[in-house]
Amino acid sequence: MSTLVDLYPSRIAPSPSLSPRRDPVLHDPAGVETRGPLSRDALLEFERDGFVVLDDLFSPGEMAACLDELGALGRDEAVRASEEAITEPDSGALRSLFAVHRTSEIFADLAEDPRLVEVAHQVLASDVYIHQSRVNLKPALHGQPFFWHSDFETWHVEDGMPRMRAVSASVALTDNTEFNGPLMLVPGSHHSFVSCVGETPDDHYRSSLKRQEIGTPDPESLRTLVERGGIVAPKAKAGSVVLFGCNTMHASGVNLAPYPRSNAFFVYNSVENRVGEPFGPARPRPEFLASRSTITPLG
Ligand code: 6CS
Ligand code: FE
Repeated sequence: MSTLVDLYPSRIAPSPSLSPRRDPVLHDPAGVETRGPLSRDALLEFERDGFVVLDDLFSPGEMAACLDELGALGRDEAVRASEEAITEPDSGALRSLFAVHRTSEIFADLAEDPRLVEVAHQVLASDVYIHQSRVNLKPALHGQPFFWHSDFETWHVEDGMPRMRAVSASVALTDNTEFNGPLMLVPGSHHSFVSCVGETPDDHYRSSLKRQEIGTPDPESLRTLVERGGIVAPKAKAGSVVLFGCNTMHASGVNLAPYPRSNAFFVYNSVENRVGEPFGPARPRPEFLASRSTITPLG
């Protein structure tokens, strides 16, 4: 267990609680005037809502190349048998593939693309590295939900991420529509931390990445957050990016459309916020879920 002061205790107390965030959302003390790809309005929106949609950041041709690569990875038996491959709870179809920035040159290029890295620099105001990468495939008709959660809650408890100084980019490889289980977010939820209830089982990731229960908010806290901010499900066209903070409450539903919904997901963490000992379980999760030894500042 971590010896650092735990600013965000979770899965410890017998009852859940909602407390104010103790870190800034935008980290540059110079404020929103800093140069970078995000406009002042976009930065303020991110600060207020905990996310912002960046339309058409990538071209259809670039996304088609990524989808081809995803198809090839999905057909590769060795990839499907690897630890990085997470299957759907019932059908066994490929649900997520982690650490794609390590196993695929195309996805490494996407993760390191200045259009994403410079945005991360702007929000986090420091050098950044990839904490986690994955592609989520959400297969046609049967792709299963991701229940409500704050990513930071898991990264803090299970990986030892000390502070809220990471940002995620969900790159839409296919269109995200109201029918195919798009990302749903609670605007403003990133200003509060939901301390969750329950003990983390050993090797929790083996089940949580298929269907998460521990580390999800209690209904009352979730209702409070939604009463304050509502729920939005941005329709992100292929090539668009949903940039969201590490503590923004989010979820996604089942994909009932007859075609897959595929997104690439990259988490940029500040080099000043590297993971240490987990605040929860004794054993840190594997490197493919949380970079701890391979830290390469980008850009
Ligand atoms: O366990 C994790 O690290 C993660 N799980 C979810 C459902 N979202 C973010 C992250 O990939
Ligand atoms: Fe998540």
